[in-house]
Amino acid sequence: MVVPAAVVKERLRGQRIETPSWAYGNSGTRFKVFAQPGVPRTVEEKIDDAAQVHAFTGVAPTVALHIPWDRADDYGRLAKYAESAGVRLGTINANVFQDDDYKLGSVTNPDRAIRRKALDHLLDCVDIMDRTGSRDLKLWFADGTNYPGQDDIRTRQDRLAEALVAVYERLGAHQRLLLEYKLFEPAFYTTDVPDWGTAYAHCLHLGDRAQVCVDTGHHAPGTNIEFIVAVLLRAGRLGAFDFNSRFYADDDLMVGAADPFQLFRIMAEVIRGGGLDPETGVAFMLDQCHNVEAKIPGQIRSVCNVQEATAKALLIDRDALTAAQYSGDVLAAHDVVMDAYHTDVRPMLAELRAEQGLDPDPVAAYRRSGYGERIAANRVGGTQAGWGA
Ligand code: LRH
Ligand code: MN
Ligand code: MN
Repeated sequence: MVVPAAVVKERLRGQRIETPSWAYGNSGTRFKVFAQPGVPRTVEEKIDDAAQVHAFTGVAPTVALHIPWDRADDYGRLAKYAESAGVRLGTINANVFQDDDYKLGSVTNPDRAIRRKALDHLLDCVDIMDRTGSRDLKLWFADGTNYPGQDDIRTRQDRLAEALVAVYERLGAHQRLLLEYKLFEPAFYTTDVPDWGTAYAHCLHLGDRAQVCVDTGHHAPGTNIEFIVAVLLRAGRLGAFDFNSRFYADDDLMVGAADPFQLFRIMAEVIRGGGLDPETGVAFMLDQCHNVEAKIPGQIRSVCNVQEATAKALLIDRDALTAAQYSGDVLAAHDVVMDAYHTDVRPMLAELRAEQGLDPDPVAAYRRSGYGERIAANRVGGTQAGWGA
């Protein structure tokens, strides 16, 4: 049976996509950061920009912070500021990768004092969550080694486990730890959390509120990410996505730009595994940098891309698919999936937005609003994403 548009729209209405504070600041490659006019000078201005994305899409009500990129004297007050701007503070991302002390690692460093310093930062992040009302603490570790023999692989796992236990025990009853993995970079020989299996093993040891975060740019070329999604959902351990696109490595380009078909396949597995259900804990977050394109419309475009992939995945005729699968009709089963993928869902999304009192074309509406021109005129001396913030 063809999935009725009303059913698809109803599910889309419930989807939430979180944007990252760092997407709004200047960013670049290690060769050059091209400054853009009007980028935020303060965390409050990043929140203002995130509020624009929510205002035009209606589905991005939270903004993730990165600590200490997003410093505030009073995080409770910052949370109130966000609310007055029309959004809420979301995931707290810890940063134990930009201090000279972390050259040989943070929580896996051979030096006990440095491990302690890193752990203290992670615990501080939980204090911040208590003030902001955030549910999720996202941990990504740059820890690893560059040369065989540099440090003991196994001992580093023990140190990592010890730190994670300390953080997990500090969490409140409704808070979660999201453990993100990444194949390589900045370490090139070993990375202490290089893949979903390692992240999953640590999460299993910790408890139910330790969940894996899948950053779509953190895999080897050709990795079947939707398979990882299916396995983690089945195990009840898919906590979140960091969505972005990659052509080569951790490119952090707009989600759905490099490979919209992959994003569709991922969303199909999310839906199949119950990850879009109202009670689901799966958080859809963007983790992107807009190095050459405009940032706010770049985020709006990305949110729309996730919605489009979700809509297409919702259109898969599950009954027809199951029937084809059980009858061993390979081509018919594949056709069911491809029919959904090839459907142009943009008119349906435009209709949904109009029904919600939004402009059917959020990027065009943002451009017409004049917000971009206003911030370019009013904000002088914008900061770089991360380092300068
Ligand atoms: C690491 C990562 C992680 C960081 C973010 C800025 O590559 O994906 O999520 O917090 O980039
Ligand atoms: Mn990430
Ligand atoms: Mn990354």
